[in-house]
Amino acid sequence: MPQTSMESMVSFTEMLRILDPELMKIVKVPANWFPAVYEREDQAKLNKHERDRFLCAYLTLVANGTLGQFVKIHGETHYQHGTERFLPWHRVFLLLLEHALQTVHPEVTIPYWNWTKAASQTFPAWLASVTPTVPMPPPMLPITVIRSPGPSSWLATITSGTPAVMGLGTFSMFTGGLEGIHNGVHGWVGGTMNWLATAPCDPIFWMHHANIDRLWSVWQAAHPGLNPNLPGPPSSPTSPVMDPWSYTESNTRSIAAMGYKYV
Ligand SMILES: [Cu+2]
Repeated sequence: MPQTSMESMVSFTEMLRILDPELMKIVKVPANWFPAVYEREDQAKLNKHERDRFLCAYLTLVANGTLGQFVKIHGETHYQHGTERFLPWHRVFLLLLEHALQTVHPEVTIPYWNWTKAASQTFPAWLASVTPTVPMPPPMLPITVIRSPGPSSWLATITSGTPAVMGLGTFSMFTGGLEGIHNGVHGWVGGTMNWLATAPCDPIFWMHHANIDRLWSVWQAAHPGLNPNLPGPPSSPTSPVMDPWSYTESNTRSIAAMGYKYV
């Protein structure tokens, strides 16, 4: 998958999955057409084989230029930070990276880094030596991953507000609080992770965001019907279209419908 455009990350099956429900009454697919829901696991629980398989897939996407495409998109303005697009946009971003990983190893999923648990309030040791140099689409220069994680006590402080955020009763307050904690964790890892333009180069980015996405899914289950308020025009901070893709906010409300779950 060399130097592909972002649209080529979307499969035809996936385009059917996000078809308008009204049209889906006309456009038929066989029973069990969509692949079964797969599991995203705690990175701390992966065995050696699962770790190696993830890293093999990840480093393959680094080498063939695919990861660089994702990094470039994240550095562009799609109003994906500081707005109610933050959670749905990154949900799509992770799904597409996961599908790209699965073109290398079909069994791979994105693990989550559960920094709410004291035992995980440290940089995961199995990733400490994984500091790839990521080729970027020309004329951008390659990016070499660096980090400067702080003490565990700082990470514990940064993430200590999570239970209170999980108790917030409006989507607006919830997403604002969760994004704030998310920003703190980016800063705690430091280096490549501290910059919008470079953060997705670091494999911990994806596991950090999977944890954010997991927390959102938990909050969603406790707050049915509370969704992002995105009534605006395309390419605006309140657009429901998760550009540069065709997914809309309503396509992101159910992780089960998107084909995955957290275990
Ligand atoms: Cu981001």
